[in-house]
Amino acid sequence: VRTLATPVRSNHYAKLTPADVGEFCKMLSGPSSVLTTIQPEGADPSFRTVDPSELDTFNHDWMNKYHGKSQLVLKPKTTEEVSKIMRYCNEKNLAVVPQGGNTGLVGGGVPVFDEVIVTLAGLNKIRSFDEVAGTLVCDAGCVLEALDNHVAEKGYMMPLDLGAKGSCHIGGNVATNAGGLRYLRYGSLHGNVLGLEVVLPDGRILENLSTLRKDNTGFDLKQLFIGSEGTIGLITGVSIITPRRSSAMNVAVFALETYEDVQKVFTQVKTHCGEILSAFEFFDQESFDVVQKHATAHVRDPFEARHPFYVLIETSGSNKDHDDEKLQVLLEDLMESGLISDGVLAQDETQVQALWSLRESVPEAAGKMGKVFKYDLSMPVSKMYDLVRDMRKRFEDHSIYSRDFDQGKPVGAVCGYGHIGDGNLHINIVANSYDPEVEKVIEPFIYEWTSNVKGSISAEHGLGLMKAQKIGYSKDPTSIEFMKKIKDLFDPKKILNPYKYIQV
Ligand code: FAD
Ligand code: 2HG
Ligand code: ZN
Repeated sequence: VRTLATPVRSNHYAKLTPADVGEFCKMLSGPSSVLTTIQPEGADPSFRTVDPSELDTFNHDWMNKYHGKSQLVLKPKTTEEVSKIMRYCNEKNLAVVPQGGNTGLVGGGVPVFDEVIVTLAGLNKIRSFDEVAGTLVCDAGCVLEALDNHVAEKGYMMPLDLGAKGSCHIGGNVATNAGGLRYLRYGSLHGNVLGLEVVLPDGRILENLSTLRKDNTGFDLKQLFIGSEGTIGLITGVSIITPRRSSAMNVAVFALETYEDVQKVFTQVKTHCGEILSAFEFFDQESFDVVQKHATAHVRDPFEARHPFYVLIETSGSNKDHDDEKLQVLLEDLMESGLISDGVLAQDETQVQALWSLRESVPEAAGKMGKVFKYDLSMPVSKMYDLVRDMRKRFEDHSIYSRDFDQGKPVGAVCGYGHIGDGNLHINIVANSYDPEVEKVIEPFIYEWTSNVKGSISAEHGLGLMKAQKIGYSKDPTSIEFMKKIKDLFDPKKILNPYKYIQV
């Protein structure tokens, strides 16, 4: 069942021909660089087309919610190859979808119809690392976790971390301006990215792989590509500042009875450990239950009883004794004031991972349980949980919700969790299918609610296909008008990632 009012394929775009595919075969090195169901014209006799099912992983997204029908996946290995592809597609009016690790959650990285998929996975080399400044320059297709492992050997860490780190690319992270679990401490990619190399829609290369921290010469063009979701250029290289890896890390999870207490604990934690705090996450009991029942790897419940709310705090510093002492004082204070009902503190690296997995496993476990309607919102922390409650109440009023799909109801869980430290709420509504009737109960209610509290309908996942027509809930008409001008400036033929991002 399609959840979205699917757009109509625009005749503005050419249909791929065997001659086009033949040209791509000529411009890319090696037969494995072209994956297609179309027999290319003039190709080497050894060339083999593939079964459509071999393109499935590129045509479907991580949630299996968005499905395209592309017949061609191109796997360039160099920036020059990307440039040749784009020059050709621009000339021929062929629509293109840039794809990184395909872990995006808004349908931005998969085709809507027959767009050519350009995966950046073949551009996966580390170009340089400056061990004094901590600046890393790498290809856009490098996997985030691989980069983190690489810089860890030199005592550094990537300034971002997310549950999808094992698959997502740094280029995809930049294209979505991914937030994640280290945002509270290290901030946005708008601050951490120092330079980008970008192939523009007409094939020109914008070479801006600077490693300078400070550079006030003209407009800072790279900022436009951060969060542009593949609509104005293909990012092929990234220069990024990496912070020093902390030698002392502590992780604790607290159980709490009310959302008011979550907020009070947040204030207390900042008071006691503000300068070493590196994450402050929360998840509610429904999220916790979903993880306990559905996470692939068993995630042990460290508490004796279930509680309505949980917070995870992480501290990173350079002096273990000092940090331990601070945490001890915090714990005593929280226990004494009765703000927390229970708490566990990781004693070693294994326990650090185990506690983190209570939080990080929510998206994966929800996906195992059913089809997930995901919302990713920014708003004042004080308002966040009202929305989760209002959403649950709405499902109850429509009589379509019961925990674990009891009584055959179509909605089985409403999980509220997220990055409290960044004012970012995630709501995962687990349904038994992507049923448009369920979606109607959620939307536009959820967007209007968020807009009314002056929040953002996308804190970190982006607009993609899911929210292509929704930007008006968070941006004024003048801003949207100028965004469209920027799109036209870079991509006058509108060949990059059509039907997505800003379609109002
Ligand atoms: P893709 O999914 O392949 O693409 C995403 C978008 O970027 C698409 O529009 C695509 O066209 C474009 N794109 C990709 N690569 C390029 C490129 N080189 N040049 C131009 N455009 C490109 N996000 C967060 O912000 N915070 C989180 O904590 C977080 N956690 C997640 C946890 C899980 C389990 C999952 C599955 C996703 C999570 N995400 C999170 C979503 C997040 O957007 C992605 O994980 C990640 O940033 C996307 O990278 P990717 O390489 O997979 O990009
Ligand atoms: C997270 O914080 C990610 O875990 C994913 O941003 C959230 O799946 C989601 O809705
Ligand atoms: Zn998140």
